[in-house]
Amino acid sequence: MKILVTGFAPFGGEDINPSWEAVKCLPDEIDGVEICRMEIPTEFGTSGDVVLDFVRREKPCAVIPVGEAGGRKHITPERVAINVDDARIPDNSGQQPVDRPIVEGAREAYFSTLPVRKMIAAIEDAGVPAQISNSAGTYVCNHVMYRLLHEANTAKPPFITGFIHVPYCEEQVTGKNEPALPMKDICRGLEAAVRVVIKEIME
Ligand code: PCA
Repeated sequence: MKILVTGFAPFGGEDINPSWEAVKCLPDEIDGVEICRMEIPTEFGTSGDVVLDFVRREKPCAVIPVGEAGGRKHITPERVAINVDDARIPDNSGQQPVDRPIVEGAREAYFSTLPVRKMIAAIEDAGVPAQISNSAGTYVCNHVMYRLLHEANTAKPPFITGFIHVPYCEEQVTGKNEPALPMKDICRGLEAAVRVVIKEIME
């Protein structure tokens, strides 16, 4: 059995993206389940394409994409993805869609199929602040979450998926008045959430 956990490339003028830094910290295996890791481009289109290529080829039991949500204080499992790309800033390839459906004619929204409440409890038990989020935004993170949930809706074999946003890490906010967590806390919180997902797929 395997699962896929992805992190994003830095964007918006940052040098690092704590989502990929945290994904890199994960062990290779948890409870006999292989943890596959992938850094994906912060670009509309290609981000979803590379993840779906992997899913169709490798058939993981779960996919956990992780992204940065600057300004948040908690690790936030996302509840819902919506069918719209609407970018406040251009992505890393210069695209800046406005009010564009992600999948023309498909559902307006999908709920996460990850065990969000259990993930929050596990992150908190690891001593890291966690909270549910009711909006993954309308930028590249929501794009990837929506495309995965749309695929999962018909995929055989089935897989569970959703999204986790993490705050800035402390290195990113020196001299700025922005909330952040130490990188080691983001890593510990993410690992706790991944362990819960693995427990869920083993049941
Ligand atoms: N965060 C952005 C895209 C990449 C990332 O790490 C977002 O929240 O959409």
